[in-house]
Amino acid sequence: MTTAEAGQNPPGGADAPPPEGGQGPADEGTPVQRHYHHPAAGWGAAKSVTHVLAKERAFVDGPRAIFKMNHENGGFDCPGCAWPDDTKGLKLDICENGIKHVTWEMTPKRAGRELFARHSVSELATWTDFALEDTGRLTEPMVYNPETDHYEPITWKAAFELVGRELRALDDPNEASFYTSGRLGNEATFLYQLWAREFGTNNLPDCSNMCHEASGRALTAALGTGKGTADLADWESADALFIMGVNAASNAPRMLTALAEAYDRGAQIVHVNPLVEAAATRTIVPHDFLDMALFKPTRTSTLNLQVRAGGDMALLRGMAKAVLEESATDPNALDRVFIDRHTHGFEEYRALCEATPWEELERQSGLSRQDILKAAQVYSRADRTLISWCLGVSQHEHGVDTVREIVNVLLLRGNLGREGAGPSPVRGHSNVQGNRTCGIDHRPAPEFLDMLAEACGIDPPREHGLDTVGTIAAMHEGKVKVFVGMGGNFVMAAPDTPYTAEGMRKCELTVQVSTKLNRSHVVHGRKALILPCLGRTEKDHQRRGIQSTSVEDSMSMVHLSVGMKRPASPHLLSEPAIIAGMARATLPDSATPWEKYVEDYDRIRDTMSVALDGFEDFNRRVRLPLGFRIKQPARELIFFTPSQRAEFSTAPLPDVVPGDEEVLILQTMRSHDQWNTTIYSDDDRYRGIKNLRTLILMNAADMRARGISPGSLVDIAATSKDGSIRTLNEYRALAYDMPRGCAAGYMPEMNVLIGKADYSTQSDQPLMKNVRVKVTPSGVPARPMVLPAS
Ligand SMILES: Nc1nc2c(c(=O)[nH]1)N[C@H]1C(S)=C(S)[C@@H](COP(=O)(O)OP(=O)(O)OC[C@H]3O[C@@H](n4cnc5c(=O)[nH]c(N)nc54)[C@H](O)[C@@H]3O)O[C@H]1N2
Ligand SMILES: Nc1nc2c(c(=O)[nH]1)N[C@H]1C(S)=C(S)[C@@H](COP(=O)(O)OP(=O)(O)OC[C@H]3O[C@@H](n4cnc5c(=O)[nH]c(N)nc54)[C@H](O)[C@@H]3O)O[C@H]1N2
Ligand SMILES: [Mo]
Repeated sequence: MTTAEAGQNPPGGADAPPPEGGQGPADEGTPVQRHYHHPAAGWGAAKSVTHVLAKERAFVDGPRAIFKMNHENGGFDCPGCAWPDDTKGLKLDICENGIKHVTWEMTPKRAGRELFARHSVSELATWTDFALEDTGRLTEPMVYNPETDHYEPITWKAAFELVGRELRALDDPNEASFYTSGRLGNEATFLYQLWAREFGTNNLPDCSNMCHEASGRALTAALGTGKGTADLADWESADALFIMGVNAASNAPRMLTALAEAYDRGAQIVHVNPLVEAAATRTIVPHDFLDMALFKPTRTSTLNLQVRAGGDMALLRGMAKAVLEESATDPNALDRVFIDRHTHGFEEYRALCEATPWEELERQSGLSRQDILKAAQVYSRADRTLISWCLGVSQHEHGVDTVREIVNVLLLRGNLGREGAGPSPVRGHSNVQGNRTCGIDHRPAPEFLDMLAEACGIDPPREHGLDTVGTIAAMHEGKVKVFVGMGGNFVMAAPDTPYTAEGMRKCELTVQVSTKLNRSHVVHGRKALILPCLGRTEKDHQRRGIQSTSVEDSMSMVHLSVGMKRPASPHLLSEPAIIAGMARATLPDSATPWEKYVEDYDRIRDTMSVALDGFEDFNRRVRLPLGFRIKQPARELIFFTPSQRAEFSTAPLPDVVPGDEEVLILQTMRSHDQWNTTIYSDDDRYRGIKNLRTLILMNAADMRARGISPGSLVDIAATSKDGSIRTLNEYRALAYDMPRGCAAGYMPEMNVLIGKADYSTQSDQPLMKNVRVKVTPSGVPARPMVLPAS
């Protein structure tokens, strides 16, 4: 058992973290759990923003930047989540977490050469992740010196040459892997994949391999598109909204506006989640200052269904079964015209639903038949239904099947290709969707490669490349020797932290293009580079003037983003410039005009307009006041599927009930005060938690059954698919309202529990919402904490 004990060590260093210390700020005070009764957003959010602005001393620049954010062309796109901007020209649809995100990038602190001279890499590796990022913005390129164990300054030219030399020395281009975190703008994305493919590999893992790979695969199989078909206007006209497996108040806060408006117009809003999250109660719409002043909350939910972990598919199938039963007496229960004209496989699906007994649907969903019927009733009474989802649906073994079941349910009543209806995944990073559109795909379609070859005069490789899980395994086998990270924090974001860290350390060269210092810089290959880049808020000055980049939101809208701040350091380069520099050094004879592209991003867009489907006339359309929407054939009921119709799927219902009574299904999620691996504080306001990240939330009865008292310390042991066991010790157990058999805690701390074998066979996504754990009292006394009165 190589990794059994590994969970207790920080991935980069030797010293165990202090008990109760997570990856956030070290000990900020007594841990507290309270019941949270306030509406989401509103003054709580305003206070939290003030706190962050004060911490970052950003009072002057912060507000000015925020008023420039998400505006019609002229501002920069919020580097936070991928929720779309309001198309009615709303000028202040901003949110607490977007503001935190922007100020984090605009910090006055700097991680310059002095920092690296003062602290060896081994020493930095013992710091918390919070402390690493808290050193501020990176200022110049740095190279690792193994003799001194320090990062030392290097010129850009020498850095690019090092990358080029190492890549050219490989026996096979597939010995390099090119990771993307979903913040990269479209133009840089296009250059990045062009570099990888011209070099000769499709090894393009990205963060989407960990979030919506399942959604993309399911929607492609069902509808011939990897994306949702609904846009914000549809959110504004739906009669019924199903919100599944997303913590919107923290992770897509601007959805609160849409939910509050939906409630006000009388729409039904059903939240499906083991936890009743803040967005499933009440909100004060963030931009509605009058409501804020009057403290007037709006409800954001009409029904909450607390499914068991992974129980969504059974709920959906139950809804379908109910609608089909209803159709025996009610001719309007199904949209027969739509089914006959636009779908394929209905009869098989009907037979499957009819054959599934209610008892099984109840057991697998964790809901009573009455509750499932309530959901079905909301669905059949609505003319227009939209179903939205995020990681609670996708990060499971059967994520693909569940997303297909979402489509099945929508098809029954023709909820596709018309106003107010359709599937609508909530994407993660601000441009994760644009990354895929612009070519970050380890399994590129032949048609995509044909167009790329034609437009760019290259001969791209045709065989599939490595994704995130595949890259980690290949690093271990010595098959991937060079790793390039375009943003992100691969070591902390990926599962099985010690295993991933070991893989990174085996590389010949690791290159991190980043704005801030993180774990992936201190856990590195034999040779290592840190290449600091401009952030999205910053002015990008190139030879032919100030440049803009474009991004695509969750709902396929593409618009320009223009930075307005002075760069954090005069030595920073833009992401397109860094990519072009590395590409030229790798491919000295390349006919691709790398240097010309960097002078003027319009030239990149000109090439993209012929290389990418849907980007015709890119330069003109992206400058329209609200940008443009990428054409969405499925929305027009044109389906690029084998039958040229929307495909029903007939996957068997998975068994999600852990056979063993002692086993809980643990989900790893975000707190309110973090952005993926970036942790702002140890608080999780909407869940009523302060000063604590090393926790596990459990059902009170499950705690009693294990002799665990609230607030006490427990040990957590996870059993992987391959039988290996990983542990985390001395975590605090807190009682929380959720179904029995479920548990919850925070990523990235809990990534040590997710084994290398624990990924879905359907999507290759790590099972981040489905970790089989046993929890036992640790026998160590806990220091006192404040608990809610029972
Ligand atoms: N402020 C902030 N915003 C973010 C991010 C951030 O870290 N901070 N991250 C961004 C990224 S990259 C992404 S992908 C998104 C992630 O957005 P979310 O999907 O909201 O992310 P999580 O915090 O993982 O929350 C998962 C939610 O799914 C629920 N859940 C867990 N298991 C199940 C299940 O089996 N069924 C159902 N129905 N629900 C379940 C959990 O209770 C929780 O509410 O947010 C993006 N936005
Ligand atoms: N257990 C568990 N693990 C998870 C998840 C989970 O739910 N549970 N969720 C998964 C998901 S959905 C995702 S998307 C991944 C996230 O994985 P990543 O995208 O790899 O991680 P982030 O934490 O978003 O990356 C933060 C770093 O990005 C860099 N950065 C910030 N802005 C910029 C910029 O403008 N340019 C560049 N070049 N760099 C920048 C900074 O250096 C910062 O330290 O994590 C995954 N991991
Ligand atoms: Mo994500």
